[in-house]
Amino acid sequence: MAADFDRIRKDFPILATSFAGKPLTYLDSAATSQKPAQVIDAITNYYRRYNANIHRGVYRISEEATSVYTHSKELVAGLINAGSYRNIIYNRNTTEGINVVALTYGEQQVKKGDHILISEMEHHSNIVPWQLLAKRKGAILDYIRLKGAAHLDMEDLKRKLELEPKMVAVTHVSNVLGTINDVKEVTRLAHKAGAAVLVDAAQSVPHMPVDVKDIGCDFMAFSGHKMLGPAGVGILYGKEDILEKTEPIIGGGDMIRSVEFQKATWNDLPWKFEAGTPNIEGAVGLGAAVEYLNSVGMRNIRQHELKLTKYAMERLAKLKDVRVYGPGLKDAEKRGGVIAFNIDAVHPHDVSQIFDSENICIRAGHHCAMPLVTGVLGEGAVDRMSFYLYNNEADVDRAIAAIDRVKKVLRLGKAKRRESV
Ligand code: C6P
Repeated sequence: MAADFDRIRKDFPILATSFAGKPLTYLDSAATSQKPAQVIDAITNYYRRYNANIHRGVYRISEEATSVYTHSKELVAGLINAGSYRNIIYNRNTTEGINVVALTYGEQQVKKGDHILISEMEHHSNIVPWQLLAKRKGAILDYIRLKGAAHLDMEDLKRKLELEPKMVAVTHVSNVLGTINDVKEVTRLAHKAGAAVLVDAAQSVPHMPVDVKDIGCDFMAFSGHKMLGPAGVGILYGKEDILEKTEPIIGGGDMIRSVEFQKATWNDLPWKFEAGTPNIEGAVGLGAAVEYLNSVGMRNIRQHELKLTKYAMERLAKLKDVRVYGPGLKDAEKRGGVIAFNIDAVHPHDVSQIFDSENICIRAGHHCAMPLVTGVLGEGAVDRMSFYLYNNEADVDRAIAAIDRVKKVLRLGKAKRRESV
């Protein structure tokens, strides 16, 4: 069923605000998404009507909170075709999900001299936990190289898999290049080589249909705040047999079945990995966010963002002095709604400041992907606009007009090519 994206935009109260007579143009959803009234109301409703701890009180509102918390996981499981809420562990964010895998499964499986394989386009969240693990274990961290500074080099992947890594961890969609990686094929090849696979889905699950069973990966991590939900709730998917075999890292209330003076046994999945009182309101909001995404349809969201991305890339391609990173216009289908760019001779932070004076939010910097931005792209920083279901062509037009304004304000024409910073 088609979605009415003009109507959808009206569900986001912040998008009706303006500053100095200029409407808010939000082009930074890769950093965090805006929230629809339905999510805001669900959280308020929890506080007003049934605020209580879960799994603890034998009274009505605690039982209601427990049931909404578990239902939130069922909704997330449905969204990614995980099979059961038992596969869905809640924590704070993608970063924590990946760290938990490194500290539990990684800690238990990786030995001295073993290889761990990631790619050159990873976010720091999918680099540093593996660096720390490699350091603790005396393991070796390898990188899948990029082809044309845009795509995973699958031949290089095959070569590195000959080293029989214990763990392969790759991003589904790059937060800088926008590249959509063929994580199903990466998983197939990695499994053949005997590795477990983690997919960083921070930039995919919010924006497109994702099916963990079809991909076949062992772990997947993503963040509630990037998919219309509140901050502070993140999702770690794990295959049940692996989670059953894996020892937890954080101990405390709710993750146990029984505790004696010297030892304890663990609760069922997924609670074994959720010690202490969780972010209940976060889960409530995330459940409402998934219901909202389902009502629009992930296929519709993907098509809407693809249309906007193509439109923005076509307009950017016509601008002199603007360089776009990642897959080119011909390959736009292989992109998520993320476009990193630079204007010749202008520092990206100046660009984002001038955008801000137009009440347009974009991000400038290394985007927590320094090895990619400095090491592969050879830049100190890049600007980035990123789209979501509430953006429209008028937002892109305002961004293009702001680029013109940057050039005028900084009297570009005469300037030389910008040096990398
Ligand atoms: N990228 C961006 O502006 P957290 O912060 O844990 O919710 O998400 C971390 C993360 C992991 N992987 C990828 C691919 C990401 O894009 C992010 C977050 C934001 O690009 C903030 S740096």
